[in-house]
Amino acid sequence: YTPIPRPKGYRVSWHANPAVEPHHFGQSHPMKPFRLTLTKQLVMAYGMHHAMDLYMTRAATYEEMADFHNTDYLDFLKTIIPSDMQSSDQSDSLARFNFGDDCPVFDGLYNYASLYAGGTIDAARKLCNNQSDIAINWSGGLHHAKKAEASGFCYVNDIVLGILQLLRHHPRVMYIDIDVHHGDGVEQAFWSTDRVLTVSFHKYDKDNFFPGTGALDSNGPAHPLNPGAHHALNVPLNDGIEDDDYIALFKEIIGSCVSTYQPGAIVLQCGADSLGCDRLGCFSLNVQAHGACVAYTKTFGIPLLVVGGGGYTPRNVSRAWAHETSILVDAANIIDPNIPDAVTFRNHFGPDYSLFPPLSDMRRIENKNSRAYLASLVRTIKEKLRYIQG
Ligand code: TV7
Ligand code: CA
Ligand code: ZN
Repeated sequence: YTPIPRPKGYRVSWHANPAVEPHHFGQSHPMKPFRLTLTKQLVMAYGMHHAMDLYMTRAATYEEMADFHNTDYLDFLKTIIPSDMQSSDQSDSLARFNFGDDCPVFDGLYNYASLYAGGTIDAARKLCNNQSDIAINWSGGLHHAKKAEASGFCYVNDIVLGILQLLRHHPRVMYIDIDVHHGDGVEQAFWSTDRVLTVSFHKYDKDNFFPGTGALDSNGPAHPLNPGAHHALNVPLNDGIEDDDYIALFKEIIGSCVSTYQPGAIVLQCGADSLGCDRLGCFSLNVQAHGACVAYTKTFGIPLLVVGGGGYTPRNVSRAWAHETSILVDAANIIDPNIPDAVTFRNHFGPDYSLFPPLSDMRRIENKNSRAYLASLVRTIKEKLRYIQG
């Protein structure tokens, strides 16, 4: 490969620890940390690691995680071992903290959770210290974890911990979430403050799609004394949304939010389960459209923390995150759309060996989002923005 040069005029930092990658949620569980290995292999095969400052992240400390999480919960997370899943004297705690099929106890769980959280905290601190302009942690983005509860494959809410770091330096932080699921944990953590504006795009079907929250008119407790009222925005979508509609919707909504709220930093959760062909998702986006949201967010020139999230078809998750890394280092138009011969695990990318396979055509899903519906979403959200001040 030829090394990708550093971008001109700004710095990008990459935060990772390879010790996250070998963790296993268990047989048949959709969450596969191996997608991080694949992503890193692609990024390196393209020579993009030369364009960034690379940081090996450390595990978040117990005290750092206690900035958000209850110590009861952290104590449990720290001591629980896989054989406790069957033990009757742990069944109350397991139920209380919402462990089970979605959030199993696996070997090295505390290590896994504290490592991905450490990456996001470190990334946020680099932005605060002005040592980076765009900081990336693809192992983070676990947006469902609650103060005292695991949820939806998430144990520690690294995003909340990263935002808490950013709030030490910035009066206002904006959170954008393009995972196909609602970013409920982040929304809930900040819904009593006007210092964080959360915006999640997701599939919404109250009774049939996890987590069942994130309706258009769910904007945080509307108590007159709650400063956080109106500072949670939700963009509920139906199955099958396609590239051009999604990009237009994202630009309209995010453009209005940024110009109204004027955040000092942005956190972008890039869950790749919003791609077409995802094992759990139901949208029809191609890698380019997912990337277009990242590219648009970058145009504001505001300090940017980029995290991963969901994504259950590892070959496509790694395609999207490698492409998005290339966008962030300003190399999207110089890298070869054909996956390099030298990439480790290249067999995962066959038979096309392309960074941009036609995901939207490979599993047709009827688009249940009419133009009229999308236009009404934009109109309603712009009305909601009238309550918000920058
Ligand atoms: C951020 N969907 C996380 C998204 C979390 C989604 C769910 C599964 C699932 C779990 C498995 C499994 C699965 C094929 C899919 C109501 C239930 C139904 C557990 C079987 N296969 C993110 C969470 C969601 C676990 N949960 O946003 C082990 O699908 O819908 C639910 C809840 C109860 C529990 N059962 C599923 O992307 C990272 N879970 C196979 C084995
Ligand atoms: Ca989302
Ligand atoms: Zn998801």
